[in-house]
Amino acid sequence: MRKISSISALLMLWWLCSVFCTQTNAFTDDFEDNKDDGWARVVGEWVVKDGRYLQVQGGDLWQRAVLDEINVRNEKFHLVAKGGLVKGTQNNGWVGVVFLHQGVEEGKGGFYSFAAVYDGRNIARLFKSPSGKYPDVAWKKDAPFTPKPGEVYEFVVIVEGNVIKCLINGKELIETEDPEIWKEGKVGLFSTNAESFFEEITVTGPGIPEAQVNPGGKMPLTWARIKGGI
Ligand SMILES: [Ca+2]
Repeated sequence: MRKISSISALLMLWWLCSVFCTQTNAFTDDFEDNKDDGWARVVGEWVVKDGRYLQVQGGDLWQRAVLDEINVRNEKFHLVAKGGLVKGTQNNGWVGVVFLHQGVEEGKGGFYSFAAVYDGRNIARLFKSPSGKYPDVAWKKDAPFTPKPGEVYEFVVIVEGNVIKCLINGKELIETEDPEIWKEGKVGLFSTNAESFFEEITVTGPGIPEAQVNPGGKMPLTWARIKGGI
């Protein structure tokens, strides 16, 4: 009798979890296959070379490349990217990540960005651009940070509900709220006025369905189920 009760309890637990638990997955691209399958180049010229994703155009457009087949939701996600400004190129650039990017049409799509600013202001900047065009910035938050060309930085953005946290190399630089945060969008890489490089990107969150693992066997990307949440 007790055994049957235990089985019933386990079945009930399984049913509750299937209803209420949202699976958390992680997605990583380290560019080691020297391909950018699965990426949409929204603005600018992007090239994969020697295990890195390079933004090679320079100029003052807001260059973005986003993971085309992944949508994150603001309820919870965690974005990590490693990259920086190519040493010896322009020294007035911005390099970082985009998130909750709306749409991937050429040159369009509002987005949030967190970036290191290399133009002597010694800041890292979080901003929201409703249409994706400069200078339509809805708001911005700055934190002290002195980036150096050629250095590799780990950019981290953590979103939970309407709270946004931004870190570089493990140090929290910005925590803020956007009551009008967008509910979902894409994540990716950002730079302007710069030739930038990115070595790796990982996004973790319940908005990333396991069904997207290796679609068609073409995406050269690594998926892993994360146990225990973010
Ligand atoms: Ca790499």
